[in-house]
Order: sequence, then C-alpha cells, then structure tokens
Amino acid sequence: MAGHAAPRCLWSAGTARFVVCGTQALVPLDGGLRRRHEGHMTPSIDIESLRERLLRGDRAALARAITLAESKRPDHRALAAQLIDSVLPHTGTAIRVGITGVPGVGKSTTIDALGSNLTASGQKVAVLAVDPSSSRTGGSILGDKTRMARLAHDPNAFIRPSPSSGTLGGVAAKTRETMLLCEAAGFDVILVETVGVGQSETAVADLTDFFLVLMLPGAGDELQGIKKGILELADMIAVNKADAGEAEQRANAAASEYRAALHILTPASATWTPPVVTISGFHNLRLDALWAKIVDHRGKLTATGEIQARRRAQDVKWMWALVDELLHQRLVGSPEVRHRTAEAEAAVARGETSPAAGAASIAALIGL
Ligand SMILES: Nc1nc2c(ncn2[C@@H]2O[C@H](COP(=O)(O)OP(=O)(O)OP(=O)(O)O)[C@@H](O)[C@H]2O)c(=O)[nH]1
Ligand SMILES: [Mg+2]
Repeated sequence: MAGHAAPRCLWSAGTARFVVCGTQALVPLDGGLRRRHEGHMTPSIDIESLRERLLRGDRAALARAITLAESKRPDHRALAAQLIDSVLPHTGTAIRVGITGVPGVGKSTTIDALGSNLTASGQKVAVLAVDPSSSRTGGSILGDKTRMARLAHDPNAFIRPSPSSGTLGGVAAKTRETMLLCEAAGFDVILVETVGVGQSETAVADLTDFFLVLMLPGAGDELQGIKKGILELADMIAVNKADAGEAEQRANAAASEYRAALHILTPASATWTPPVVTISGFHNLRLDALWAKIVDHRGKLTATGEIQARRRAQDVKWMWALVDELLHQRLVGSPEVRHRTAEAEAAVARGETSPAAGAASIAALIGL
C-alpha cells in the first residue's frame, strides 16, 4: 500500500476554506482557454466549438468531451468542468435508470434488449457503467460491447464503459459528468449498469432517478444473499431469466418471495410502491411492461416534485464527493506532498508523532 492514505473527511473542520482550496485545484481558466496552466500549455481545445458540436449531438465531440472529463490532467478537467457548466441548461430531461444485480444475472443482456426496444421507438440511449473493481479494467470496453452486440452497432445508442481507475467516489463522479454530457448531446435515456459489489449500488442510486435490481430465480437462497440495504434502494425488482416454461414458473415463485420481502419495508416514497416483475432479457420478454413502469414512476414522481427533490439532494452529495476528490488529488497529485505525507505517516507509525500532530502537519501541507 502507498504510505499516504488520504484522510477522507478533513473538510468537516472548515468547509469554506476547502471550497477555496478545491477551486484552486481546478482553476477555472477564466477567459483565456489556451493559456499556460501549471507548467504546460493546454493544447488548442476550442471549448466553444466542442460545446456547439456536442449540443448538435455529434458523437465524436461527445467522446472528446468525456475523454477531457476523465483526464488526469488538471487543465483538461478544468476545461471539462467549464464545458459541463456551460451545457447544464441542456441537461436534466433524460430518464436516468440504474441497473444492478449479481455478476451474471443478465444486466448487459437486458440492457441490450431494452435499449434496442427504446431506440426502435425513436429514443436515443446511452449506456454507462460504474465498476471501480480492477476485474474489468482494460478488458471492459470489449466485454461491455460484445455483451451488448446490438446496441454497440446502433447509431442511436452510445456505450461508455466504466472509468477504469480511481476511488468509487471518483469513478462515480466521472460517470455523473459523462451522464450530463450525454444528456447535452440529446440522449433521452441513460442506463447505468453496476455490478453488485462494494458500495457501487449506492453510488449509482445517487446518480439516477430509478433503481432497478435484477434478481435470479431461486428465491429462498437468493433472498438470503441479498445485501443489506439493496431492497431499500430498489424502485423495482425484476426477476430475470424468466424464459418460457419451467424457468418462468420458478421466476414467478421467486417474485412472490421478493414481493413479501418488499412488503415489510416502508416504501421510500408515498407515491411509489416498488413492483416485482419477471422478465427474460435474453428473449426480450415483458421488457415493454418493465419500461412502462419506469415511465409511470417518472410521471408520478415528477408530478409530486420528488424527482426534482431527489436530484437536488444528489447534487449536494456530488458537490461533497467532488470536494473529497479534490482533496485527494491535493494529497496525491504532487510528488513533494506525497513524500511529506509518507514521512508524516511513518513518524506516526514509529510512535514519534501523535496522530493529531501528524494530521495537522498534513493539513498544513495542503494549505489548511
Ligand atoms: N436463459 C437466459 N439467459 C440469460 C438471460 N439474460 C442473460 N442471460 C445469460 O446470462 C449470462 C450473463 O449475462 P450478462 O448480461 O453478461 O450478465 P451481467 O449481469 O451483465 O454480468 P456482469 O456484467 O459480468 O456482472 C449470459 O450468458 C447471458 O446470455 C435470460 O433472460 N435468459
Ligand atoms: Mg454486464
């Protein structure tokens, strides 16, 4: 392990100063887009032209904008932040759906079929992924695209694999930016796939308006394995692999068990009781009915203002996630700071410095 585990909650001591510190880390290039920043010249990225092409729905511009947002270079990220801010008025109209479930439950297969149904009805669909685990790094593009063979060749679909490195918060924050860029480029539906590991479901629930949990038939055992909290997050449960015949019967039995399990929970919204449905992603069975429920949810919770309230609460969370990320960058971004935080850590490990004194010396390093 690196010798500089970054403290994650430093901001609670002084919100205002951290925001200032954060702004400095991502210096907005006020006015001069091509000026010298942190020692290197930004290449001539014409943000105004990129913005205009993005808003026209140009896929190359969208890919370029996402690459900028995912870049590790502070100047690129600053340009991306500026671009995202400038297109914000053109975002927010898409239906944002998070989809989770254990590996192999059929998320990608279902997204491929559902997404194809939606593009066939004239909608533009973006598929994003949040997976901070190392298992998919490198091979993820190929993996996601081959499992979504139809959408991968669909001109009205855009598939973007998970950013491959960083903390969960960092990966999810990048996905959020990608989502906004896709909305600015005119995508009507955003589907975010996440593997049910770690805390990634919570992160994706914080990105989306609707959280769909896929389950396998075989209720009893599955019910035991459900992670605590997943049922509270679910806006709908879909038992997948309910192919015709015996599989469908097993799926129906599983669905009854999930209904009973959901029944004892208080729904998160008075307007919406999470339904349990059975589908076959592979055979495209009952996916239209599944989508109709998502649209129904959207209509009802928009009318009550709950979608807007949920998004505003998410924005506040994302602000803090970004502050967290900026602090982390401050701590790991400079070799000098890295060296001195490692020294401080070693001094605490040797018992020469108290944890409080060590924390104070690290805080001083980043100007706190
Ligand atoms: N019989 C049947 N098989 C399915 C169905 N949906 C998916 N599968 C199969 O299940 C396997 C896993 O499907 P994926 O779509 O890759 O599952 P996933 O949840 O995206 O998996 P990860 O991305 O690895 O977490 C594949 O072999 C699919 O063909 C279904 O409705 N019926
Ligand atoms: Mg998948």
